[in-house]
Amino acid sequence: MTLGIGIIGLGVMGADHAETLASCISGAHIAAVTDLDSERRAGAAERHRARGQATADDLIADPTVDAVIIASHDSAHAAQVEQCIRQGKPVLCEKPLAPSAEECLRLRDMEADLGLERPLVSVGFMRRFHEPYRQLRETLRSGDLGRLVLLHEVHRNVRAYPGTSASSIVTNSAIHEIDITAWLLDSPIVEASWHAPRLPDSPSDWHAPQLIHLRTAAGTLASVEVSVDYRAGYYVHCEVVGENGSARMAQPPAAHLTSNLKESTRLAPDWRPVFADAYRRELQEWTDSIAADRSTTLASADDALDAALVAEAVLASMNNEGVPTPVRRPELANTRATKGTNSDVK
Ligand code: ISE
Repeated sequence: MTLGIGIIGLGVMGADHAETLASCISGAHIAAVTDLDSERRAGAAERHRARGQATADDLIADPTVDAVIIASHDSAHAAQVEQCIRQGKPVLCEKPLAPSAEECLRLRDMEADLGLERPLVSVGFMRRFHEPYRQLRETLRSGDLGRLVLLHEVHRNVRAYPGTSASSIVTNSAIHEIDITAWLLDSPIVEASWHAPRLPDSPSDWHAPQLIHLRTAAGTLASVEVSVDYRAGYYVHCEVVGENGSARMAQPPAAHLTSNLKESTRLAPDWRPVFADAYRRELQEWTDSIAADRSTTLASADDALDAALVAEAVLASMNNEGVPTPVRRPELANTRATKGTNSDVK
């Protein structure tokens, strides 16, 4: 009997997870789906021969649902994760776990108070499963670069999503760099500062691109460029500079076009084709770990809380003239794992 998965939210990511589950994840099937849009819900239920549940709570309570994927709007994540914890159902929540660190702390403590041997909550920081990042992390761990001094990170989206704001660019987009920086360096981020160009008559109030500086406990400085309306094409880049050399992550293979005396490669329209394999690996590892009743290498509620705390320091700097701002961590009485201690990604 394969694992019954329930999917909450059938927008861009929920629909993508459904297709990945249906087409290339072994040992799991889609048992139920739900979405606020009844037509979208009915269409997905029919397409995947799954039960269409009217609400998230109905889906979580569905006895044929063994585990839940949350791909609803960020603002709905916390309540739905809480319901999964109450029902004792493993849940993979798309990032961010919740828009605020306070909500992440509450969920983290709620799960920790259950005293379970293995966490119920996983969070969709899928870049940890992206082969180029994994190779970069192995290179950093080899010691070949010597002490790591700088990271240059670029994250350019082609177009903004509805409701984009200067702060959601941090909590919804740059949150990936916040997580992957500490994961790559095996060192928590302790200080953040926020910057942006100040061109006259800037076309947007998102301050795009934003420039975020993250300093880790080991002293390494990461520079993160993030934007949501970079029309030229979706692009994510990371280069690490050490005292003995540097390493930059490989770009996904792309066809070289030659025409009209020009040579070019095609950029992706959004993140899905770039990270398709990472999402597949993440989903397979998540379902395998549940079926085998073992711990998983996916990001945890602790990791999501840490990323949210760093994001809050970035936002505090944004609202305070870009002043470098320390990351304030509460007494983490229940911390199970510190950043970067996850066993290697498969
Ligand atoms: C989106 O939610 C993602 O997770 C993508 O990976 C990221 O590139 C994009 O900026 C986010 O809005």
